[in-house]
Amino acid sequence: MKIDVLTLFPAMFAGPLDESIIKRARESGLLDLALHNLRDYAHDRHRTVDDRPFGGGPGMLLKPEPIFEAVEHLASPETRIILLSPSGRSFTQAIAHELALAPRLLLISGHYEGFDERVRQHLANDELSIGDYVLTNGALPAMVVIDAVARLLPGVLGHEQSAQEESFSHSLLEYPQYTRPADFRGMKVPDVLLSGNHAEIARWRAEQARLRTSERRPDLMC
Ligand code: JCQ
Repeated sequence: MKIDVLTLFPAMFAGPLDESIIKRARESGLLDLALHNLRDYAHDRHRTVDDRPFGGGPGMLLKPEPIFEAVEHLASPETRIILLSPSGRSFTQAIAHELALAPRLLLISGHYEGFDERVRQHLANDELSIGDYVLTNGALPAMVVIDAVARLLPGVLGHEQSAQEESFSHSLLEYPQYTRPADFRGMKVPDVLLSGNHAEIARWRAEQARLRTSERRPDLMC
């Protein structure tokens, strides 16, 4: 998969995407990630990318021209063009699966008070939010989307895959898990997990997952 990112802060992406599984995905060619500085598409000597909103009001907006020209330069007809902002629809595991099927993504990281509405209406295919809080810019949301999508690409994960996939695919939170020692400073692993009774263990885990989900995330339960 090819992912292009359009951002005012390309340096923010160094680090998170140069470690561990994403690093390996990039090195192996499963993920081709390219960062682009929106300022490179500005028109003037000062590399201006923002301006004041018509009609007044606080803050600045991202000007349409640099974004349109960057997209025209970077996107092909098969590219999904996605804005990251708090006004987007909520990013979910289901959307991550859907995006993982696309050959190319172009993620556009928002900033300031927002995008000129024409970017939304005439350029983007989608607008995603990673949650109901406000960040200083869309770089972290873009990295969240990249990470969630990249790990779903065939070959990126080994057998780590299915286990962690189960939590949201079955729409329940994961059951409690333990490893050795069976008694750590008096904190004991539940007896059932040491019993060797696999049917009973499966029943306990299913019950724990249901209890935990109804306690913490009742919204996930039908
Ligand atoms: C994304 N949840 C929060 C901040 C404006 C118009 O674009 C903007 C983008 C941001 C950064 O994104 C977030 C966000 N999902 O804050 C302001």
